[in-house]
Parts: sequence; structure tokens; C-alpha cells
Amino acid sequence: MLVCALVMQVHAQSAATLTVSGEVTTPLELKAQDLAAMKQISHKVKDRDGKEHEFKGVALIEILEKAGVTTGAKLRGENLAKYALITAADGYEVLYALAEIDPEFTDQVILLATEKDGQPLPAGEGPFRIITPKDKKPARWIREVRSIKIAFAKN
Ligand SMILES: Nc1nc2c(c(=O)[nH]1)N[C@H]1C(S)=C(S)[C@@H](COP(=O)(O)O)O[C@H]1N2
Ligand SMILES: [Mo]
Repeated sequence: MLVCALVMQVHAQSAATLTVSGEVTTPLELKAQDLAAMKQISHKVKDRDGKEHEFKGVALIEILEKAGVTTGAKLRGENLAKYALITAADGYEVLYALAEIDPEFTDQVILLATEKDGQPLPAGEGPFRIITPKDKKPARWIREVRSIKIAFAKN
């Protein structure tokens, strides 16, 4: 019974997909294995309890570029009113303006983490979690990320 539950949990983790949609040229459905094939980076950060952890995964900007979001030289004019709305399995949502994610605007590299301290993120946290190292509190470190929607913040 326990083994069965464990196998199902592992299966659910590997089957989970991250959807990238909205103002993109190429909508994406990414699985953990797709992210593993992309360039990996890591951040050492302190969590809410002050404990240091090493999170590893893919820079959020890389994912947006893969989807054809307006970044870099294209992130100007009306595109500066665009944002990424990130939604989790529990319905929690957080928002980043594109300019908060783009390296031409900031040195902060926002991470879509898939691993913590050398292990895949556990159920309830993963398989995907956003890590924003320079935020003073981890409220936007959204766990169990399921989708990223790019949209214009205007009527
Ligand atoms: N999916 C999801 N992510 C979430 C939250 C949530 O309720 N749901 N809470 C946020 C808040 S308010 C905080 S302080 C941190 C807490 O992270 P921790 O559970 O690793 O301590 O997770 C953030 N990520
Ligand atoms: Mo929080």
C-alpha cells in the first residue's frame, strides 16, 4: 500500500506539466525532463525559517525566451505593460512584471526550481517552484507551479 502510494506520487511528479501561454509565439507544455535538458543554474537562499537551501533549475527568463515572449530589446513601449501571472496547484497566484524578470532590467535571476539540496522538490512544493532571491520575504516563491500566463495589464 505504502509502495503503491509512493509510486503514484513519483508518477504524479514526473507527469506534471508547466504550461506557458498567453502573449507568446510558442505556447509550451514542459515536463521535468524538458526542464532538465535546459541550462541549469542554482541559488543558495534562506527560507522562511532562516535555513539555507540550494535550489537548482532553469532561469525563468530562459523559459520565457523559449516561448517567444517579448524580452531584451523587444521589452519596450507597450510591452512594458506585460506581466507573468503564475498559478499553482492550490490556486495560489503571484505576478511578476516582465521587466522584473528580464536581465536588461535587473541582475536578479528568478529561478524555476526543480531541485532542493540535490533532490527533486517534494510533493506539496514541486515539481516546480519559483525562487526570487532578492525578495525580502518568500511570499512569491510559489510552490507547485502549474502555469505561467503572459498578458497585458491594460484594457
Ligand atoms: N502554491 C503556494 N505557494 C506558496 C504559498 C501558498 O500558499 N501556495 N505561500 C507563499 C508564502 S506566503 C510563503 S511565506 C512561502 C512559504 O514557503 P515555505 O512553505 O517553504 O516555508 O511560500 C509561498 N508559496
Ligand atoms: Mo507568507
